This record gives sequence, C-alpha cells and structure tokens, in this order.
Amino acid sequence: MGDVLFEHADVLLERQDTIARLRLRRKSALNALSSAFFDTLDAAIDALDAAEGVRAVILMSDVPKAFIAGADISEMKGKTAAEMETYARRGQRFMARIEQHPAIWVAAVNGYCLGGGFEVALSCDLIAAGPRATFAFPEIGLGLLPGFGGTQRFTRSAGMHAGLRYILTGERFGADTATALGLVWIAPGEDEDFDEVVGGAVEKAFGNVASVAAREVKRVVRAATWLSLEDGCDAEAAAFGAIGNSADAVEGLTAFLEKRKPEFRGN
Ligand code: DAK
Repeated sequence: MGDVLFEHADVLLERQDTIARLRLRRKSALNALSSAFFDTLDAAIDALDAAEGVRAVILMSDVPKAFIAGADISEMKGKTAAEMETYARRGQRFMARIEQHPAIWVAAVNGYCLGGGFEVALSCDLIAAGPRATFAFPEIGLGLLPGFGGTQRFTRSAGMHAGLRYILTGERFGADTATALGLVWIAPGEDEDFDEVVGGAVEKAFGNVASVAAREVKRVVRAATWLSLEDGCDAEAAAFGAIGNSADAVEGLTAFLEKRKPEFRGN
C-alpha cells in the first residue's frame, strides 16, 4: 500500500515511489464506463498529474470478475443521435488522455475486458493478461460498433483481418490468443499472483525509466501507425533532437562510460 493520491468509492489511486496504481472498483456494474465513472477517472488522472515523478501507471481492477465490462449499457439506451455522439467523444477524449499521458500506462487485465473496456486497455501502452482475461468486442450483438476508437486501435495493433474477425463476430478470446495477436506484454500463469507479477515487472522495467525518452517513444511509435515512413523518420529525428541533451540522456551516456547503472531523474 503506497501513498493515496485520490480516493472515491469507485476508484483508488495510490503511488509507491515512481509507480502509481489506478484501481477500478465500481463493483456493482463490473467497472462499466458510465459518464459519471469517466468523470471520476478524469479526476483521478488530474490528481496523478498534480503529483510529480510518476513514471508508470498500472491500471488495474479490484473487482475480481472484470477489468472493465464495457460501456455502461444502462446509460446508452434511449439516447438521441446527438447524445450518442457526445458520449462517443467523451470516451474518445478519455482514451486519448491515457495515450498521450507522459507516464507509461500498463493495463493489468485478469477478467472481462469487453467493448469499451477493451478500448481502454488498447489505449494503454502495454497490456498484461492473466489466466482469467477475456477479451471481446460484443458491440455487434448490441447492434452497435466500438465507439471509443476500438475499430482503429485494435486494427492497428492486430491487423485488418483480426479487426474484421473479432469486431464482426464479437468472439471472445483469452490471454493466449491476445498474445498471439501481439497485444500482450506479459501473461502470468495460473500458479502466479497476477498483481504481484505485474507490479514486479513494471517496477523492474520502468521504476527507473528515462521518462523524457519514454514519452517520446510513446508518441513516435504510435505515429508510425499512420505516418508515411518518411514523415515518421522525420518525427523520430525531431524527437531525438528534443531529448538528446536532456539530463537523463547526459546521465545515461555518462553512466555507460563510467561503467555504472544510470540514475535517471525523469528530466
Ligand atoms: N453496463 C452496465 N451494467 C453492467 C455491464 C455493462 N456493460 N456489464 C455488467 N453489468 C452489471 C450487470 O447488469 C449486473 O448488474 P445487477 O444485475 O447485479 O444489478 C452486474 O454488472 C453483474 O453482471 P452479471 O450479473 O451479468 O455478471 P455475469 O458474471 O453473469 O456476467 C458479463 C458478466 C460481463 C459476461 C455480463 O455482465 C455481460 O455480458 N455484460 C455486458 C457486456 C457487454 O456487452 N458490454 C458492453 C460492450 S459494448 C458508443 C460508444 C462506446 C460503445 C458503444 C457505442 N457510442 C457512443 C455510440 C462501446 C460499447 C460497449 O462497450
């Protein structure tokens, strides 16, 4: 248990050194994404932004059955077309906020990860999938389609025929298939403590990460999915220029020459 940065009945945000954990706990609806829940999550990220030095965020669920069971279906029914569009934009803003956030976001999925919940996981930079992870886009069965960027992000990550297959059929799949599709960073097994393994992996990989470089990696790698090779390489060169003289880059190069481990300060 670290320092609590934000507390609400549905969400707890805590930090331990450079790692934060955003814990979803809207148990009554399996963390379904209502407008009010989006507002609470945004308030939690505001609190995260007010805290300095967080390098990675683990987005996880304290609800045993689910990561996020999708958009809140009870809120969708009866909306006008204009209200639907407002709701879609609300969700898309939230996904973009994670995607563009300066910290590295890891979705820790070990339960239902459906529709809008899958879209949240896809907005994160890395996905950890446990033995109980169940991914699907059930929207087609509701007469809908993913409305928070899922058609775009899933297809960019997994490819066109995987996009068509899983979004047209609503078929469920687990950690193995998600791994085969290239979506998964780590997949702890049945006999492991999921939260502990993910926490340990994040700490090891990102506890002392050079955050300025990581922020640019996030931006430029994502841009590779829509820019031409020429424009992408141009963006990469500009990013290199922007961070090449950062304190962390100076420290990284100096530490190598002095044959010691770098101590990155995140600037
Ligand atoms: N919304 C609201 N409540 C939900 C929910 C959801 N997505 N998922 C579960 N719940 C609630 C259940 O209603 C139930 O509430 P009570 O009856 O206890 O009051 C409680 O959570 C526990 O769920 P179950 O009793 O159903 O639990 P089970 O273990 O039996 O089943 C389940 C778990 C996850 C398989 C099942 O709950 C389920 O199928 N849930 C719905 C999954 C789903 O279809 N999710 C929506 C995907 S579609 C758009 C923008 C975005 C989207 C679409 C349009 N535009 C702006 C147009 C995205 C859409 C989606 O995400």
